[in-house]
Amino acid sequence: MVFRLLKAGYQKVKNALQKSRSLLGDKIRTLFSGPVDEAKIEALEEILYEADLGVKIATELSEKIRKTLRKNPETSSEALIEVLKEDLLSRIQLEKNEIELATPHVILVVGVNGNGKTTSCAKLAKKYQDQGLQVIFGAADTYRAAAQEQLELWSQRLQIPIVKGKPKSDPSAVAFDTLESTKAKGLKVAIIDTAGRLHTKIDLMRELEKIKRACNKVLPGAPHETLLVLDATVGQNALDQAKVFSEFTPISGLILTKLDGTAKGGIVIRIAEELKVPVKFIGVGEGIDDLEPFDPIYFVKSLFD
Ligand SMILES: Nc1nc2c(ncn2[C@@H]2O[C@H](COP(=O)(O)OP(=O)(O)OP(=O)(O)O)[C@@H](O)[C@H]2O)c(=O)[nH]1
Ligand SMILES: [Mg+2]
Repeated sequence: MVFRLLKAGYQKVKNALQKSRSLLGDKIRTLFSGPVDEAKIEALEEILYEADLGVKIATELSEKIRKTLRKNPETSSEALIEVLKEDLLSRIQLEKNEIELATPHVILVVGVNGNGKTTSCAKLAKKYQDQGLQVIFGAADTYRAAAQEQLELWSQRLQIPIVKGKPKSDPSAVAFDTLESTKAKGLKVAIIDTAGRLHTKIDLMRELEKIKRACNKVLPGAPHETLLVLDATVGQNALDQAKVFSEFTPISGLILTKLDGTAKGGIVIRIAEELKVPVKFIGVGEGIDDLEPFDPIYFVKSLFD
């Protein structure tokens, strides 16, 4: 089973990236109107840097434009923009971002507090539900009572069963019970929400490992996906968080949330390139349907056109 980005989805991505586009594509188009000289290339580097693409990408892209103009000083500004787009695309087209489902399919959702884990669990669940698949939630964020309540609210709205634990109880027990229930009820997809904050980073990572072991005990091979949720609005910080998580536990994919709330959507490219972990979904709003499969072509296009 595969999610495909529909035309309507592209429009949503495009709308969500409006701020990012005005900081990147629009600025570059204005800059490139008229002949492009060295001063403009330096200004380009600045724009790329400010769009949160980082020093490396900014330098490499500017150099590519320099070379292109050296080869052919008559290169049109549209052609230069194509050079930029193609380069950025090549950095994020890691693999086909298709999700093959195991039966049952277990998704563990991890990330720092406030990044949008619980909301993303609900949005993901809705996507599977829309495809006719029966979903179950595991509320393994037992650290805060409110966290389980938040997921429970979604479970009521979406009419999806939920397995919870007592406040402060062992989250791996919740994961275990969730998968037992998945098996017993013959459900297709289990989505497990986790805590984003614990006493220490080490505690958090140990807990995630324990949850994973519990999943694997009930369903060998589970979790089939560990999705790291990152908040795109925090820029460089998101990259740092991703590095910490992937140091401790294998991450199979990323969900970049709140792209609608930032002008620095360029961070997605940097994260995808540096981590070599595929971006699976992007959050484009607070609504239940505001999660889109990440399509590198549409993403780059939305940053420019
Ligand atoms: N604009 C926008 N807001 C989002 C998006 N995704 C999540 N949010 C909002 O971000 C806030 C935090 O989301 P949660 O899902 O509670 O985050 P969390 O990671 O579960 O947080 P903790 O449980 O505290 O660890 C909520 O107000 C969400 O509505 C998005 O794609 N766009
Ligand atoms: Mg939460």
